[in-house]
Amino acid sequence: MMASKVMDTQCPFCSVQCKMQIMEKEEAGKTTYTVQPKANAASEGRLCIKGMNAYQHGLSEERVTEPLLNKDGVFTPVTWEEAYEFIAKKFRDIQGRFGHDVIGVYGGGSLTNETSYLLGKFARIGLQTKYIDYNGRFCMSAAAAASNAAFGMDRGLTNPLSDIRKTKCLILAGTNIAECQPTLMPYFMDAKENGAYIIVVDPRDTATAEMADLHLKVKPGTDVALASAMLKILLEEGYVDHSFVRERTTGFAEVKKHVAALDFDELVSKIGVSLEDLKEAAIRFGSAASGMILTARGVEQQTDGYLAVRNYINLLLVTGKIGKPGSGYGAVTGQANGQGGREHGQKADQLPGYRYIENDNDRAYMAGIWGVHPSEIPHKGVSAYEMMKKVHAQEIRALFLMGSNPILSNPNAGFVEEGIRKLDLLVAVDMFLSETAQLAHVILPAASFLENEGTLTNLEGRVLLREAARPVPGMVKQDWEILCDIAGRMGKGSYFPYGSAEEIFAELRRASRGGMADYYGITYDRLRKEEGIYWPCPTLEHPGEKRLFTAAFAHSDGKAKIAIVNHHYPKERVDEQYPLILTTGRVLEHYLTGVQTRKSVVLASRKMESFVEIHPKTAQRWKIKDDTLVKVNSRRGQIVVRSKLTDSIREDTVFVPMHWGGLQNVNKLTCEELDPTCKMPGFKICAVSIEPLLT
Ligand SMILES: Nc1nc2c(c(=O)[nH]1)N[C@H]1C(S)=C(S)[C@@H](COP(=O)(O)OP(=O)(O)OC[C@H]3O[C@@H](n4cnc5c(=O)[nH]c(N)nc54)[C@H](O)[C@@H]3O)O[C@H]1N2
Ligand SMILES: Nc1nc2c(c(=O)[nH]1)N[C@H]1C(S)=C(S)[C@@H](COP(=O)(O)OP(=O)(O)OC[C@H]3O[C@@H](n4cnc5c(=O)[nH]c(N)nc54)[C@H](O)[C@@H]3O)O[C@H]1N2
Ligand code: SF4
Ligand SMILES: [Mo]
Repeated sequence: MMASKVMDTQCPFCSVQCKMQIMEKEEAGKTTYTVQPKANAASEGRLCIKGMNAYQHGLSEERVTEPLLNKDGVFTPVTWEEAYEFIAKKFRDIQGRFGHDVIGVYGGGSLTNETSYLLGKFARIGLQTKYIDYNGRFCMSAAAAASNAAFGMDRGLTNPLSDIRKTKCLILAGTNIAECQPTLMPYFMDAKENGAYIIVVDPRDTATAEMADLHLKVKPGTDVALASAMLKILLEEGYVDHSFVRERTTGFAEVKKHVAALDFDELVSKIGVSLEDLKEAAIRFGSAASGMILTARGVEQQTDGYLAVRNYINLLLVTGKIGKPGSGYGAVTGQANGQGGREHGQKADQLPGYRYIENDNDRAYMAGIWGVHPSEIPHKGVSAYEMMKKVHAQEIRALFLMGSNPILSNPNAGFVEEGIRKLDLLVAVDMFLSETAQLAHVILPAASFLENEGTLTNLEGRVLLREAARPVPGMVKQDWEILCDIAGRMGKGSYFPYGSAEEIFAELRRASRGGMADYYGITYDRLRKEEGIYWPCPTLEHPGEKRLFTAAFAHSDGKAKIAIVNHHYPKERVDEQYPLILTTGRVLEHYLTGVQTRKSVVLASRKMESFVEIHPKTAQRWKIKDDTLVKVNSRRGQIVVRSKLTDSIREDTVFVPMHWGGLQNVNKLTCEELDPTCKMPGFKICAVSIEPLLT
């Protein structure tokens, strides 16, 4: 069969960034599509069901293809000129009345590096506001803060994926790779075949837990205690790598004293896992010749997520299992560009190249690149949810949204929606009328993955080039073009002179030069020839650094910090009225708030609606039958979802995925408490009650 058109592209969903080819064939007036994986280093030629069907939303009839202005409640097509004039006039007007910081900018981890970089510049130079943050706050912030504190640097995986095959022991904590990064599973199956012992820490029997040699079915929110118990066992049983600890770390003596004073009985009663199992896990890990720990949102989306990750990192540092083949840490990054998205300035306190906005040298360096005085760069703003609080308080009166659907993805979503409805101006740059875009005053149509060129950095820290595979439909524009156009109308056009994504990348390379996430040596030409390049890559000749910390950590003394970690209880507790713990997460077929995957016929038909996993004994107690509608109530709201009785979940816990809106929006239930260090919400715990919808 000869295809009439071939589109070479890269999946827009998760952080693996599998490459693929989409074949479009016209026959007798009918267009059909076939998809096949394309070999590349991370995916090794695999694609999961989401990747196979991604073209369906890209080519969907529901795409927004012209600028839409909400005129008296009706979205009305307008020219770009009219849309831009409307936005610029409103921006100028409210900034004139309330000051520059009255505008918030809210980005996302699906955006390319070029767009992420430009969005930061757009906020700080184009709009001169300090308020910018992004959905990655809900995703990567705990692990990023912990890696920065422990190692002096945050790159999701400290090792290339191929190291997984070499390791002899793996701890997978709060990560459901089988559903969330499915094409990585062969790495783990091969590791097992090569003799690795796999420990999974998860309150549910997930598809990932199925491959475990030992599954620690932890009570949600107790990972700090679990890692503390394992640390105590490692120290008591003599699994410390003393020469590594002496030469490459600081803080061990204090931690040793702290851990010695901990009480096993108390820890075990919190964790809900037997001491025997904890001992087995610790001894297996301690005695293995090499070991890796991977964490993801189960551990991190907690109000003590930062501490939990640090405590898992403690396990690696005391046993000397990092910076070697088959030994290292990994925060399994979530979104397509969850990695790059956090390196180039979308974060409230960050400048490109992982520079810090409160560091005078970093400010001066970026001022030089941007051609402004350092005093013209605003100081740090606040995190994503804190921005929503300012929206609610009408301290922020205009919001510029690019690549996120916050009324579904923020915690305490009812409050967030209430705030968003109060805005004087909401601009949503999106491919679709997402639940949030539906509340916008202006919707600007964005290019999809099929149409936009740019780089994305996968979970390994490997930078990949995704080239445009087809022209934009209708009047759609690239995200970066939209930013340049609006900046121009705000009188800042001379700072935004770009004619292509590659030109923006050229500036990003210089901006990141000498920074922690140094992309200077990476060019589009090199990316076309090589299979992606790992950062840091400081020169054009540099091959990129696959394995980090082989000789030194990134702190100025070259050492990693082992840290005392105390459990920090969330304010939210179960009680008589709300006796169950709700935890939230994902299913294989859908992606995040579902805006994209719910547009795919194949994916949507495999999972049409949300559900709540309930243990049969728990269901019996609350008179809930299988496959019936259930009200789930928390102190903040209520949702209605279908029951799914399963003994794969703990009796004290229920689980609801995050991919649906309206009555099924699980974030109507979740809490507003944030991790004090990194401002990650505690998405993985809230107290709920359940009851049948019809009694
Ligand atoms: N199919 C699919 N794949 C995706 C995504 C998607 O939406 N759909 N999203 C992408 C993104 S952005 C992200 S961030 C990643 C997320 O990837 P993951 O973090 O792997 O996914 P989650 O389902 O959020 O959570 C993982 C597991 O944490 C467990 N868990 C809950 N509470 C706790 C706890 O207290 N301790 C521990 N140890 N575990 C707990 C849950 O039971 C769940 O199985 O996936 C990426 N890939
Ligand atoms: N309860 C609960 N809540 C959670 C989580 C959880 O585990 N539990 N996980 C959190 C995590 S890890 C994440 S990452 C967030 C994600 O939360 P969101 O950011 O809200 O997730 P998406 O559904 O990816 O929304 C992306 C929007 O941007 C659009 N879009 C996609 N690509 C582009 C592009 O290139 N340009 C533009 N302009 N638009 C684009 C899509 O159409 C969609 O409307 O949710 C968080 N919320
Ligand atoms: S969702 Fe992730 S694993 Fe699946 S095809 Fe896309 S990039 Fe690959
Ligand atoms: Mo995420």
